[in-house]
Amino acid sequence: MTDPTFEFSRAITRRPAASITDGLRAEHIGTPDLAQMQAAHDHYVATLKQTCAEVIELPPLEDFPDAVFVEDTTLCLPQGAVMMRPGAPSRMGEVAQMEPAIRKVYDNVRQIKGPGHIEGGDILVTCREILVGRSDRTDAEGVAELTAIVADWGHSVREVFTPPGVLHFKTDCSLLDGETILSTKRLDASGCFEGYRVLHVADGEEAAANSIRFNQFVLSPAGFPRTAEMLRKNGYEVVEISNTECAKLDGGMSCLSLRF
Ligand code: CIR
Repeated sequence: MTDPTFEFSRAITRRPAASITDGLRAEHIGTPDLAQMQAAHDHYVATLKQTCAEVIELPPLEDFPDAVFVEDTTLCLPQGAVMMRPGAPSRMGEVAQMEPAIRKVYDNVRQIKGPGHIEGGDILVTCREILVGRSDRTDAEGVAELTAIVADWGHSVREVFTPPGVLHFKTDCSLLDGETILSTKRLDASGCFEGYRVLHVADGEEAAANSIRFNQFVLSPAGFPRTAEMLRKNGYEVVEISNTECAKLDGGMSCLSLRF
């Protein structure tokens, strides 16, 4: 199942560094293993490439333990890219590290200058609007600055809210096609997806909500069989990718790439 308005020809990823052991996490549920994370990352990149998209693979950044989660640094839109301003102080420097790669592929690059903060993980772009979830990482000033920055590109931004205790808005949802959103029940209950078709992840499988639709595939974290089956029944071609190591750092499928 594909939507012609949501075809991706490129993605940017960054290989995990040995310093991932120092990555941010809400609670300690184990130390991530680099070799296992790299193996899952290889599977992830290979799946993106299988769709014939070009994948720009950036080298590891030892000084930035969370730099493998590239999504938070940049918002990629058809008209141009917007460099973010992460709310996590240890992640601020990742933006400058990403910018040269973005400038190679985009002529029009804009920047969130602050004082507010906004991270890509809180932004869901649908075919009709840009939803931004306020969270511990994204504040009202960041949303307001993004709203002004993308207005002349014809995008409208709607501020919504990330559930308490959830890292990012897209920790709990993903776009499956122009009109269909995969969501946890707790996020959908906020009413933010009114007017969209919403598919719920299975109870107890909330972590499966952080999936991505990339061309003909939906990349989902492995280990959530009822949600994978529900997606397949709805016509999606699901590729299950191990997420055990990234999950120890509150990361998932969307965080690992920029897609455009
Ligand atoms: C962080 O706390 O910033 C990282 N350990 C995880 C970032 C996950 N990114 C995302 O969901 N977009």
